[in-house]
Amino acid sequence: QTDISLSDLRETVERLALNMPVTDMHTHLYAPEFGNLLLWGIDELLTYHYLISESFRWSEEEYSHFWSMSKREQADWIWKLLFLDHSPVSEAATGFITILKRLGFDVSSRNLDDYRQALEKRTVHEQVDTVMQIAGIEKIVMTNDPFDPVERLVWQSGKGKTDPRFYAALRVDALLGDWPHAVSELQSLGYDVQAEWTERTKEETRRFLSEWIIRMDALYLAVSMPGDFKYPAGDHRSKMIDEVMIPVCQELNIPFALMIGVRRKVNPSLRLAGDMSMLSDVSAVEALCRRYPEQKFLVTMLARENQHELTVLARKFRNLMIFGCWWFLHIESMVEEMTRFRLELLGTSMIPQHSDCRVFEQLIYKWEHSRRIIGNVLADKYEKLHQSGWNVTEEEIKRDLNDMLNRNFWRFLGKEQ
Ligand code: RAT
Ligand code: ZN
Repeated sequence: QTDISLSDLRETVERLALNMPVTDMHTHLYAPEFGNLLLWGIDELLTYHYLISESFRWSEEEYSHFWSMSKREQADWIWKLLFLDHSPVSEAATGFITILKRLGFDVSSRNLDDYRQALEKRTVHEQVDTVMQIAGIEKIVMTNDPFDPVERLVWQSGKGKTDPRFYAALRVDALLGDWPHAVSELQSLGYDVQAEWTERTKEETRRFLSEWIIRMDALYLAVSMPGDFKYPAGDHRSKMIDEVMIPVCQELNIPFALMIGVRRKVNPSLRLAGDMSMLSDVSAVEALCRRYPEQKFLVTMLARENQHELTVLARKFRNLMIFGCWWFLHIESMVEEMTRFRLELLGTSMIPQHSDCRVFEQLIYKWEHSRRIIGNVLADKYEKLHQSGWNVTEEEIKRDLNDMLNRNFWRFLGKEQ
């Protein structure tokens, strides 16, 4: 293998970063078998909750009026406010333009109906294949909730695990964050639980988790938490983690993913778009990693202010894998900042990004934008090495990118392919 010259280095890294097949380890996408749960197309893209909250900044419209409109009307409203009346420079708005461009549309025409009509001719299967090919995505991890009646039926009918490109993750927010609701859901599913924390309740909740992990072949157990999550605390959350979740994860040998730092519904009128970020306590993760050295934890946090400390913590615990630039951090400036100090503190032993896509075509922009940044930050480091006489080969660049975009995740799971 010949050395890459300094002048070719950046271009080579960028090309490889843009083309490396990716495992997207946290999304809200579904396989086609899940029917209407899989969102795609122009109107879904424009009514993405990230764009809804941006639109309201330009409008005096009643929230209730917006929610009473059809999806198509909502999309037209957002298109006018964020794309025609103002320039689409925010990350989510620019992302929509990136999608149009990569799908081969004439972006300069600004003719929404043309784009709609072109996509309406496609089948969902065609679109899934096309988008995965354009975005270079090989494997997608879904977010799966057995308390969702529509989703539950798909799993119960045995169709949930047919497309080998899609993997499940069992999401358990209600068990930790809304126990009364979880109790009634569990009871209606036939589990003998009660609000009181009895031995029988613990046993039955463990049975629920095990049965669903097995049914879904879930890669990990996942939860989002508010920033005031404390551990250990002697509260419901600590008990649920210690007596139910960790034992099940250990028995079935899967990681526990914690996404910490969300404050739900600060503006309930915005519905899904009304959530906020909040500062978190990194020492809760520290306590978990220390107490359970055999348990793997996948962790991301929502506040920018927590990122450096969390990255340092990953130096201390090999059972901690930090991942992604989550939600409000999934903007170019933050991805750049975080990727840079994560590389500087951990080398390539982290998962720099996940997409969090809710609408299928978003894979295109979320990954294109991030791949470029990851490639560029990596190129800076290789250039520095090159100046000292350490020349990375193309094979080594591919290895490093493959670690970050694929293998670190699978290796951490103990399921390297
Ligand atoms: O990023 C998002 O779309 C959020 O609404 C959340 O779903 C968040 O990613 C989560 O998984 O809780
Ligand atoms: Zn998410």
